Amino acid sequence: TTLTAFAAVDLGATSGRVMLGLVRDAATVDLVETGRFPNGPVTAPDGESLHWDVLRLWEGVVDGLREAGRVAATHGVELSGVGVDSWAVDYGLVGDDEHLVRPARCYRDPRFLDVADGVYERVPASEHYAVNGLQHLPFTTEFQLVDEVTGGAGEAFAAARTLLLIPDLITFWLSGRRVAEVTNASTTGLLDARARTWSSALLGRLAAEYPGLGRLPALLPELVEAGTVVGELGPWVRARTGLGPVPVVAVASHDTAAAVVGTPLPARQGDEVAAYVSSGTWSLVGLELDAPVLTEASRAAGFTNELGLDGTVRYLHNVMGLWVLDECRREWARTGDPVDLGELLAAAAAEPGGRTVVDLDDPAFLAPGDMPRRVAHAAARAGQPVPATRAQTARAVLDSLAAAYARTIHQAAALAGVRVTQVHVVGGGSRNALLCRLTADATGLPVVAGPVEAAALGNVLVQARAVGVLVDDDVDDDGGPRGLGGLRDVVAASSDLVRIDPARIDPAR
Ligand code: LFR
Repeated sequence: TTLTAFAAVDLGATSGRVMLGLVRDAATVDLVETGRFPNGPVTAPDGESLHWDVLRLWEGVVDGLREAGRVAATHGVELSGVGVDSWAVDYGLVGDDEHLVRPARCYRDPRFLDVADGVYERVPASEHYAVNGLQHLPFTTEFQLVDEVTGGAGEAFAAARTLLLIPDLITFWLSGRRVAEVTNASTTGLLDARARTWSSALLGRLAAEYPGLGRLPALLPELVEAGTVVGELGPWVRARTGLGPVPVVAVASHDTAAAVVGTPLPARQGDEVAAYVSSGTWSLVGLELDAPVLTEASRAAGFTNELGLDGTVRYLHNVMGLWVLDECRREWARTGDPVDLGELLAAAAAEPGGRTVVDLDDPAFLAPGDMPRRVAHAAARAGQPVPATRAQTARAVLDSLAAAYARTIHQAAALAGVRVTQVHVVGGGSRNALLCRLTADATGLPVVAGPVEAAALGNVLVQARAVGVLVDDDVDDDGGPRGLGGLRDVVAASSDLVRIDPARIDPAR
């Protein structure tokens, strides 16, 4: 066997991980966790605004890389690449040296909730959508930036030399190079979804309305497509990790883009496609397309055209996700009555289904806080039975999630003019058997659950291809880089997938 090793840094809203990916005979990947560290929004001394402790994450990354190198050595190999993915939208402002000019803000900061309305009065939502193709989310980078220059942070903004999204920031600290990887840049609102470049039209419109943003084009780094080798580990990182000049690869650095690469989607057959649900803190629900859908109907339905690997488009909608259930559990733990997840799910499974279904798209669920109470309020407002127990609350959240998945998948198919034949659930939620069963039943479609580690796998595969380990080995082998289908063959060969059939087939199919 030939073995090659890659370190995938995958930063999530609740934890960051470093995974060693061991690629065997260019056919399978084994993942070994070599670092895990907690993450979460930290409240500033003003008692309200939320930030990320990026330097703490950086420490975790460095420790995890050192350990990845050590474990790789026990297999007789050195690292052939390092790549970073994380949640989208958020950024650091970096000065002339490597330092942040102010702490990185967290997209759940309640201050962002009201910014977009003012922006849309000046530059209408439809004008945005025609260019950037993004669903409305109150915290899109563009709105955070407007808040920077209108809300009293203008000085830090003026002192910055570069704006780097979170994975690009870590990539900069690793390699010394300032770039913007395109899958994540597509979540800023500043990209042209068709051209895959910064939109000078939108940037010009914004600068005309908000003079403080006149500098923004100068702060945006060069864009690179996923799979670009941006450099190698800098001397300071080598000294701290004992690693050599390992290539640093810009992977599909938006965690959702990495997860979609790591989803074993079958190739499209005519108008038949598979849908995906990347189910973690958020549930990202949609389709992989080869061109954006920029119609008014698509905008009104809340669909985004984020960019994916190899020219693809991630046509999806953000469903609030397991965050709501996780926040419920955090609240119960805070108030002295923690509950084990397995027990909670077993109790929820025993509850009658479909009793309470609330709209998880409501921004009321966005900020951290007393989530059981917010679920109860939402139920009462919608005239639905108010959950009285923790099991009922959990069941209401999961029924609401499954209903949102079904609605979103059917809408996406209608708007994109395709037929969906199965649903792939990846990420942490793919382990939640109740959620997967409810999803099969709500959609009337078979669910394929797994892999859990889709984002880390997608991260490793893009690196392996970038450094020439995964080349085309089809019959008429051209020795070129493997396509997405070839990468997904490796995902399927590396994962235990579970198929769940719906109780009844959707009559609409
Ligand atoms: C998932 C995710 C979503 C993005 C949200 C905020 O982790 O990246 O795709 O909308 O976090 O960045």
